[in-house]
Amino acid sequence: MTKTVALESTVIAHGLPRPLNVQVAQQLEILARAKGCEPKTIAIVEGHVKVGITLEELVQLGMRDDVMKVGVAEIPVALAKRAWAATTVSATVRIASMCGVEIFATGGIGGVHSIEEWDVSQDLLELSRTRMIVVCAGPKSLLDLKATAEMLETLQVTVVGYRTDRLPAFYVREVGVPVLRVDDVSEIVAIYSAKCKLDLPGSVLVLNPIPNEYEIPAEQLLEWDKIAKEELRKANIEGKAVTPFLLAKLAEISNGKTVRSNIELLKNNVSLACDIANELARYNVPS
Ligand code: PSU
Ligand code: MN
Repeated sequence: MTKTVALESTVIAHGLPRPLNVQVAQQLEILARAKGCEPKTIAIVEGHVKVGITLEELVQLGMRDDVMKVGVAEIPVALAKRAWAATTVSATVRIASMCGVEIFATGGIGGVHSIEEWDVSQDLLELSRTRMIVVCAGPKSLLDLKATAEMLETLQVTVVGYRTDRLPAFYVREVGVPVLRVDDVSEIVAIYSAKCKLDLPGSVLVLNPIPNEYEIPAEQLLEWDKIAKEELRKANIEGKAVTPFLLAKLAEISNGKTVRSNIELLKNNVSLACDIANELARYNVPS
């Protein structure tokens, strides 16, 4: 029984500062192996889709300046250009699914930005199309969280909160938006299996709150977010560069606090994804 867990590469190439990004990516793979799973970090190397990259490729991906950020829509462009590219949640889900992988751990998903800067991530559409168990710490706090939750519902994505009945939002353990709660991994596997049996398209999105000790107080974050967004406006940045810019700004303003929290929630998500993978392997063994 396969116990592969997919990992994404945008967080490495565009989400965390160098050279920490490469170290974190390695740590996540080590953590998955220690839990008896096979991690596959997904990326595009010189126009080739890789499901599992070597250490050398990982270092390049983390250190080069010419790494594209690709969602599903841009995968063909990266291939045609023979480019290096980091895959977002949408691209990682699609590629992993093509290769028969069923579980994917990430940090945060994209979502719906505030109405003034109208921008809806491809991640949401992909989650509604492709069957996968996706473990994340919620949508980025910079998004319109209520709109993101509503959009997930509209798109028929199965969303569950792991040991929470409120939406976690990345650095924050919960915000006011209600979600359906699950309390153990066997429940998640049962939900996924039911989805498969009914042949319903789309993912089961597992929202795993950041560990208590690494949570950033909501008021503090709001303040930092405001400053980062103001800087974004001044810098005149648009499109795909928005998230990487804001994450880097938050890291700067918070004196590295957001980076530490980001790393810890990633580890927490990989750990839960492995527990789910192991449970799924047990579930699938004919008795
Ligand atoms: N949230 C983070 N860090 C990230 C991302 C999201 O806190 O690095 C990445 C993920 O790869 C996600 C992508 O899929 O950003 C969404 O980008 P966009 O909003 O441009 O679709
Ligand atoms: Mn976008």
